[in-house]
Amino acid sequence: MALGFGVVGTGAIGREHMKRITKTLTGAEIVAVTDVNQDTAQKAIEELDLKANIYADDTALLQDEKVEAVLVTSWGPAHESTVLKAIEAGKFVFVEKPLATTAEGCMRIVEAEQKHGKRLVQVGFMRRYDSGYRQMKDAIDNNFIGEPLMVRCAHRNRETGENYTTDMAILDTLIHEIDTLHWLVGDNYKSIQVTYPKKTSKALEHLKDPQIVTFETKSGVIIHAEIFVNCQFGYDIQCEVIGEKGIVKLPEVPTVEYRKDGVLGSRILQDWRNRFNDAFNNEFQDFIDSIRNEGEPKGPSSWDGYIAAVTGDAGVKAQESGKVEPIEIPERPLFYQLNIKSEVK
Ligand code: NAI
Ligand code: ISE
Repeated sequence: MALGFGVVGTGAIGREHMKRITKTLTGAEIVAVTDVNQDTAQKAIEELDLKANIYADDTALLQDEKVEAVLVTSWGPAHESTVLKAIEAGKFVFVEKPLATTAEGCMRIVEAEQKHGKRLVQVGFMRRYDSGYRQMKDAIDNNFIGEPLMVRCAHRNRETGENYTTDMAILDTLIHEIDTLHWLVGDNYKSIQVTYPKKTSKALEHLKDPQIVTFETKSGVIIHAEIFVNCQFGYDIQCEVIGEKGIVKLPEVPTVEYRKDGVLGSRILQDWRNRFNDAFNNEFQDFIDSIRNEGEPKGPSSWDGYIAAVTGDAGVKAQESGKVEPIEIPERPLFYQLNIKSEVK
């Protein structure tokens, strides 16, 4: 039997995920949708020619017995409430980042899930499913480069809209690095500092862009992360881990190499959709398969969502203070430690 998904939020990424579940992946189907904008929900099911029920809100959608898993792709501030209701109803949840917009909100989810007694929630940190990052992780875990000492990375977007604010560079954009890097080097963050290089003239008045973020991990790994969201040339994700015996670097996405008009070149992708398409497919297939075969999701957990939120809050504080701010993450609860063995390596 296909896993029945109810979708809460049929905007840009919600529709992308609905399409992949319907057209690309196996073992799942969309059975229900809701959106505060009912027209959007209607259009989403028409686009895919689905026979899904449309509900007025998440509460009504969760009452549908055919909904076994909820895909939460509404706006960030709405995530916590839907995830808590879904846990209460005993449904599986795939929630796009952020798990919740505050660390306290993430903790409420962590507590509710533990009270339920088994894992229900997976957070959409898709980079852990990207083949480039996976190869880096394998190399590091197999001691190929020895102990990691330093990391250099960059998260560049072509441009941002007027609603994009300085704190979003951390909470909306860098949040992917925040999740991926502690997983990659196998260590917890200790502190964060943010500095601002010369501002690009391409960013709107209210936005500080670019930004340089420096993390230190508990064992002393130093991570330099550039966030540059109006870089103009494309969507560019870079990552290099420098270890005691060597270096591993995130591969470029293969695109055709061309020779034309005196140029030997290759194209740069323009947004996250194409860059992480395979990773999105892999994370969803894993979510579906893990639930169907093992009864619970194995990917990034509520605890990982909580780590990202605590780190993000410290990052915003560091943006404002200019100082090195501590990151205080409590010990991973046993509930998530037991599950971590099976989590994506
Ligand atoms: P969007 O604005 O295109 O879509 C959000 C939809 O949710 C809208 O249709 C809106 O009407 C609906 N909505 C808002 N509150 C609702 C509620 N309480 N109940 C039902 N529907 C509600 O936004 P987008 O770009 O699709 O982003 C959605 C989420 O996905 C965000 O949390 C964002 O951070 C995340 N995202 C993740 C990406 C990734 O790389 N993993 C990339 C882009 C977005
Ligand atoms: C967006 O929400 C994402 O998650 C993208 O992956 C990221 O590159 C972009 O900066 C965010 O706004």
